Amino acid sequence: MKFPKFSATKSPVPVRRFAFGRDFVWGASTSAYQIEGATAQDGRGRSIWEDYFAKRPHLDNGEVACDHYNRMVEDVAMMKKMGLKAYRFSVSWPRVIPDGKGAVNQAGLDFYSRLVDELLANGIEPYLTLYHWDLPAAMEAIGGWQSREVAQHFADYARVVVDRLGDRVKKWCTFNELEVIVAGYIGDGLAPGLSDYKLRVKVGHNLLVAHGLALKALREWDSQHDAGLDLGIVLNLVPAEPATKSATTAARRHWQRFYSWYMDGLFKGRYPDVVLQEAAKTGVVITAEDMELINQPIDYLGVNWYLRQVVNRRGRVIRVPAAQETLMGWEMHAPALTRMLVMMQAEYGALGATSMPPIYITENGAALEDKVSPDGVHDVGRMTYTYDHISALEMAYLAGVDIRGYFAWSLMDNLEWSLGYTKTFGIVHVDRQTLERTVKDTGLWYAATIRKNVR
Ligand code: IFM
Repeated sequence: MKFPKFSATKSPVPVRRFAFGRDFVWGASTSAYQIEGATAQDGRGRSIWEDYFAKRPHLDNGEVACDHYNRMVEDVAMMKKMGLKAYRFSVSWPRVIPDGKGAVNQAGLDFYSRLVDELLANGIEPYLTLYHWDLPAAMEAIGGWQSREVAQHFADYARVVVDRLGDRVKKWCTFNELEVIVAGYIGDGLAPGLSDYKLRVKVGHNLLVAHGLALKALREWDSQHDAGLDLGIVLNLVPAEPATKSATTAARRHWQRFYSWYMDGLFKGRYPDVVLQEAAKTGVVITAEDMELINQPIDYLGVNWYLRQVVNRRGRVIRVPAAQETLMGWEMHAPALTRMLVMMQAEYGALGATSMPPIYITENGAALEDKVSPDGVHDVGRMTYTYDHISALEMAYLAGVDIRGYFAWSLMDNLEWSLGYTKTFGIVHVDRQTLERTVKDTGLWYAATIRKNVR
């Protein structure tokens, strides 16, 4: 691991105190399939990604990824050196239950148990996500997220993991980014690689039901063991801002249709009309019991934020002239993060027991250029992006939104799914030949910022 020198006084981006509360959590995120590698090691089962890449052999896959499975101790040491207070990772369902149901692979669970111990021994709080897109292939064979049976197996899997790790992990998340999981069914270049647009609401609704079932299982375990778990879910939210005043209704409709309907389900117990109409058209059955499951209180909401969209009167997403974009073609516009959080607070902040809970930004980052040189990895664009977004978050906090933490996406360069290893989001560079880790300038800046803010 390389940890180049960094001078806060010479930094092109300020290293300063932010106005967040004393216990603000400074962390970084990853996900299992994107970093672990070792896909055939120690009894791990197949996931939908192995099948997806087997059909597309020209693409990079996650067989090796960052080999985190075999380098975990070194990676935690690096986190410690950076001063991270928390680490958000996901558990691979096929590593723990190779067929998705039935026999548990103890060696797989052991890995996560060792990871949690290593984190705690280094003063880093684990934030565990149960599902970050790597469905066991055997679950896809019975319908994947189109199937209610899979939702039940997911809840059973949650129970297996909490039985082993609930004594040490306090922060639990059911799902990462429902809307992107849905994308894998409607044709957006992700596993399982289906492309049937009619499945959009069905899959999204089943995921929320699966969230509700898992939440119940986790709550039950929590009350049996008096463990004091914090349970939540992570949504990726892309606000839709109107291109002109006359596009306001269209922009709101877009936001409801693609993003806020999940929050309507979670916090209000009812989907917006635009989604109910689509459900009726595509034959999705939504019962009162489903909505009750979905509308259970949660302890925190994880928000993954990367970009905004600008929508015209016809409801089309348009490209903003002269916008600054990342290498993903995503507009960089941090003030929209403040506006979105303030708007969410107004809409979901006062709904009684199922109001929007405290928020963590569970992912934020950018695929931008890295200049790899003998004295370090220079990425001033990412550093600026990160500073701008933490500042935008601070504005929302000062406006009264209960924001508890920030997690950089990602701790290290990793497999950007079907885009392979070319789009790097890491605050740590990973050499693709040697897999050596080098903390980038952004990682060094982030470490200095943490030092400045943790009292
Ligand atoms: O890499 C992904 C991650 O898996 C989920 N959130 C967005 C990231 C960047 O695309």
